[in-house]
Amino acid sequence: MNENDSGAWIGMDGVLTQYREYLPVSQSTPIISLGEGNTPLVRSRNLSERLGCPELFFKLEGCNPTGSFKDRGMVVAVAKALELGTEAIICASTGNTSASAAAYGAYSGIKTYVVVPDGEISKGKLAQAIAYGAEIIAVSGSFDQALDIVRRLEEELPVVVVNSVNPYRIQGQKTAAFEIVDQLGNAPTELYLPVGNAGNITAYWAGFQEYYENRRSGGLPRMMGFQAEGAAPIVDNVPIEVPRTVASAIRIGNPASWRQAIAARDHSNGVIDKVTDEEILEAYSLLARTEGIFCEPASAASVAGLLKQASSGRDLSETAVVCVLTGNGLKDTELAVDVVSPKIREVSANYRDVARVVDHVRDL
Ligand code: AN7
Repeated sequence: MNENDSGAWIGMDGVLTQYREYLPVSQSTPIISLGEGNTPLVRSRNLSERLGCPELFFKLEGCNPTGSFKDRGMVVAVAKALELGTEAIICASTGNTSASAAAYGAYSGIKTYVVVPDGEISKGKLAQAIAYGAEIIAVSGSFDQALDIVRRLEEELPVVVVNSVNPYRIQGQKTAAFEIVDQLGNAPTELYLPVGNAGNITAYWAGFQEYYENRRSGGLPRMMGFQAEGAAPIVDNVPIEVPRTVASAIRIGNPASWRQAIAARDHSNGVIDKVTDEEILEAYSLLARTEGIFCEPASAASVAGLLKQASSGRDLSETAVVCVLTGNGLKDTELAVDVVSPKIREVSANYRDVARVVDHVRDL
């Protein structure tokens, strides 16, 4: 274990302790943690060569306690809710926010309501909400409709909304930007990430700016956000009533932080573009097969975006790139099995049949 400047044990305490001075933590804020943050930044071994981008890194946010980046913001939102004496939290979700809210709700001994679009969230995420004991409400409609309902409920009932419209979520989530700078020793040149409700791009931009203003970094990255083609309201400049994409996490037609996402793009001289489902699945597969990294489909939109930039002829040889992989592949296992045609050899349980297959090792 190492001790950092402020005397905290690095990586042992979660984001409220690690980045306390940058967070809205007061004497009366409970310092809670499920061990969120401190996720690996892994250097690419194979895609970097293919793309001519020697400084390419993946930020593995799927290594957070509930398997997605949402935990960074959730721990702050729930701590602030507890500080106010709240007894119940609520969120709308495409899956990951509900898993995270349910975990921190359970940990804190408060009631968690999650409102999800019926049949639209992956089984792994639903399993988490069930296991953590949340009250699950499946509405026959979209995420966007669920979020509208949740926001109205907060006006009438003593519940706190823990979607990214809650400013504490953005505060906590910005710690991912701090961490990247701390790990790399500076800000990257470009940051690639998927865009759904647009809280994450908003938070990263806030974090990079805050670190820069505090002289913790020597520059600011271009923010490179990617939506799925059938759910690209920001790119198409129009809300989408029935968003469609294989990447259920970013199946969002009217992002709450739309304006902030545009500001992040413009102030950072960045890009918000769209990638097709085919490009997303190609990136998903490439990451797993060539880098050994299993992320969920929505997360692969960041790498699909990078591949798109590279194929447009960009020279990335001097560009330090970080792709944020927002969620763990284990969240959505149906997809890997259905979409990536599996190569499974079925043989009987005897030595000779198995050995016949492994014998091909001689031809390698
Ligand atoms: C894996 O869980 O909106 O642009 O309700 O789960 O900040 O919304 C999830 C979003 C990217 C998009 N990657 O982030 C939810 C939810 C993954 C995600 C996004 C989500 P934002």
